[in-house]
Formats: sequence, structure tokens, C-alpha cells
Amino acid sequence: MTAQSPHPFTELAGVELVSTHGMPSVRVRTQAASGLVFLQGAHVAEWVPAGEQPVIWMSEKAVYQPGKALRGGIPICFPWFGNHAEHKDYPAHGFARTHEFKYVGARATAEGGAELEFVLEDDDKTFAFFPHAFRATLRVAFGKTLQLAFTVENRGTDALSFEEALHSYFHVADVREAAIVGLSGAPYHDKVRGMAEFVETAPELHLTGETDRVYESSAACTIVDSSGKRSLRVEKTHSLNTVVWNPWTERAAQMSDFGADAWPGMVCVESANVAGSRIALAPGESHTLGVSVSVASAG
Ligand code: TA6
Repeated sequence: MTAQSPHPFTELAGVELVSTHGMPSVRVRTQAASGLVFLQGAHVAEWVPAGEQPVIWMSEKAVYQPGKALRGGIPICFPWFGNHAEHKDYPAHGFARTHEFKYVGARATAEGGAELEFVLEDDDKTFAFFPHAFRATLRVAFGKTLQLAFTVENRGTDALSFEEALHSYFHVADVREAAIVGLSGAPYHDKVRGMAEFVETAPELHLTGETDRVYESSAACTIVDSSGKRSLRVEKTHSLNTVVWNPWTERAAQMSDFGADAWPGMVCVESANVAGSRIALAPGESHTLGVSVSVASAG
């Protein structure tokens, strides 16, 4: 029997299974960065590169109970985005973010960080919503940069298609003083204006009210957090949509897990494949959406 190569993801010093707010999670403490991932949804909730302030925003009013989507972090939206096209009673943004993933293990990265792997495979519950055999894998590397790779494999005998998003919530000192650079010229559908289509004409997007836009863009974005004296660079691969969201005053007040006065401290820049850019996989095919986040201090 050929020797099985040891699984690359095993135990790693500085990475431990813990309970956080009563929910199973993996805590990362390495020289390069610290982080936290809940097993529910393989939900990245913290990333603090060494020497930096926290980059990922989590609501102080988030509700930590099994089956309830966590407010903030990097929710995985899969296999649909927003409300289900046909079944309005289905959970918003799909079932992945409220399903427990299996934690496979960790491995060291070259820069002294840690890469973790989480897996979700179809079961009776997922089949009820999405009648396909699949394996969804999140690999997340905590280091000077945050690297995520979300892979979906069609393990069935029929073709399947899905929408997806890494719905990233980022910390900013004040969204009213921030700018998002990289979307100029991109068409977008504006959820705040009845999903009407526009083209982004501003070289720098400054949010001045509730903003909920699905851009057709594969471009990297930079969140210039002027008040925070830093910029966040969001690069992505195999993602044809970028979603920009801030609920602003009124919408935030309607979400009990958001907090009426928390919206100035965050902005979502989400890496997605939705609507006309949904992913189709033949049996045996896979697709990986990649995101890399880095911090540039504008000191
Ligand atoms: O990505 C933006 C968005 O689709 C908004 O429309 C808003 O619904 C947000 O996601 C949060 O959705 P959630 O289901 O997490 O409350």
C-alpha cells in the first residue's frame, strides 16, 4: 500500500479549538497575526496582523446562537446571495453561514502565520434547499495579509449552479471620511434605487447615505480610511462582482444585531459571483473564489 502522504492540515502551535460566546471556534495566535473563526459558517470573525489594529468588523450586538447568522466578520454566502429567487422563506444569503463546517486542521505559513481548513459537505438539510452533492472548502491564512480561498466542488452526477460571496465587513474609523477606490467605470445595480443599473463615474466612491450596490467588477479595491490613517487593499481572483454595503442610520436601527450607532465604523466590500455571474459546474468540476486583504498604514 503506498504510504499516505500526511494530511497537510493537522495541529499547529498557536492554533486551538475554543468556545467563544458559547460557540465552537478556532483561535489563532501567531507571530504574524491573530484571528478567530467560528465553525458555524467557517465564519472569520477576527484578523489582527502583527502591529496593526483589528481589520475585520464584528457587531457588538451580534447574536451567538447556533443557526443565527453572525453580524459582521466574513460570512460565506452560498449557494445563493440575498433572498432566494424562488423561495422567499429560504434563509437570506444561503445556508452555508448557518451550517457548521468541519474543522480539518491548520498548517504553518512561510511568514510565520497559520492557514486553516474548513469543509462543508451536503447533508439532508442542505439537500432540502440545494439538491446537489457538493463539497465546500474554506482555506483561510492569517498573516501579514489575510488570504481566503472558497472552493466549491460538484460531487454529483448532474450539473449545478450557485451564487457566492465572501461578505467581508471591514473596520473603518469613520465611513463618512473614507473612500473606496477601484470601481470607477464599473456598471452596478443599486439596491437602494430598485436595482436600477448605473455606471460608477466617481474615481473614488464616497458613501453619503445607505449604500447597497452590486458592481460588475473583477478589480481590486482600496478602502482609504482617512480618519483611521490606513488603507485596506482587497484583491480577489475569480470574482466578477463586488458588493459595497453600509446600512447607514435608518437601516442600521432596524437591525437589532447591528446597533443603531455602529454603522460609521464599518463598510462591506464583498467579493462575489451573483446573478448573471453565478457559477456553473459540471460533475467533478470545482471553482475557487480567492480574496487577499492587506493593510497599508498611511502614517
Ligand atoms: O451585501 C449587502 C446585503 O445583501 C444587504 O442588502 C443586506 O441585506 C446585507 O447584505 C446583510 O444581509 P443579512 O442577511 O446578513 O442581514
